[in-house]
Amino acid sequence: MADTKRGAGGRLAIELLQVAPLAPILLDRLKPDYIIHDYLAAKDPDALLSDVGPRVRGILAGGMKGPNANLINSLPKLEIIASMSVGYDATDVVAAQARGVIVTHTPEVLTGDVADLAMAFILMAPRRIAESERYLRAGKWTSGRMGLGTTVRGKRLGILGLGRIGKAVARRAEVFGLNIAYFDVKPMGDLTYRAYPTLLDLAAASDILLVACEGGAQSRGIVDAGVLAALGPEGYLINTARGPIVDQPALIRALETGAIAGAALDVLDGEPQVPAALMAMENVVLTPHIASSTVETRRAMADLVIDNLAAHFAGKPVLTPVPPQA
Ligand code: 8YV
Repeated sequence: MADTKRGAGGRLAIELLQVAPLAPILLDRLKPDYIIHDYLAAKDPDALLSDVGPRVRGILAGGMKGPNANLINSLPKLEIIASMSVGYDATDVVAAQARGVIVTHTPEVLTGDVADLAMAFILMAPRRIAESERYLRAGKWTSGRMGLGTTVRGKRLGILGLGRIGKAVARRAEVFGLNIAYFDVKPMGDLTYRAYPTLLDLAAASDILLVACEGGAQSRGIVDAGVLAALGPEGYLINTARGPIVDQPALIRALETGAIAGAALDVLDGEPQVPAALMAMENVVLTPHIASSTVETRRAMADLVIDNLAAHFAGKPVLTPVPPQA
């Protein structure tokens, strides 16, 4: 019975289902107070669900893995889904909220680190920084100097999605002398940055296009062949948001044909699989979804997950709920 279960600390424990790979920085700190069932590692996930499902009151999710409607609806006592991520596109939030299940995420605390990586990418791709390091390590310096890069100062940065992260990148990019414009589906009020009415218009007016909008069905594939063609043969695409926002085959074609100059990608459609074509391209910077991966930020994200769960199970309002979705 649920109320006879005790956590590692010996206290009566609440049972949680873990559906995403999550770091010890979170799990170790939850263990004294909760019993955590690892759905991903279960040899027989269905058997695990029929055993513990009736007692599970919370789900631990992540940015790339969250519960779908089936899983949500198979847990009769489910009250809360706490995602250790700002993005909640991996969780079926509509299904959860329709059942009165609270969904929480971890906004704000990762904005600075994600924006730092995006700014680094804005410099790395045009300046060919990763490529130049490979050049040196391959011993090519002794046979001649590498080709030239492109200055970012004075160039036009187009930001797709001017939310918390988009704005934080814009502030950094201003310091580097970039001219900033954006496209966003939400009205942004008075800003000094120029707004374009469509993504296509923004791409046509950009030298560097940064993808910083939310993932999910509404943004799947919106950076398509037309947008890349509008960005043009001297343009760079930067993505630190979600892989599926970009039509990946179209991006590969655009890079292969010189329709754009280069790209820097922290996220990919189908990650952690990386298309061989992208791996082979010198003009593409690739990192394994590390934008929020610092000790400080991961600790702050874990703190928020822990505080959201603690508040909820103490009968208090959670700190960072995902707003109601249509
Ligand atoms: C994480 C993320 O790497 O916050 C997000 O939405 O994508 C990243 O910060 C990851 O999802 C951790 O769960």
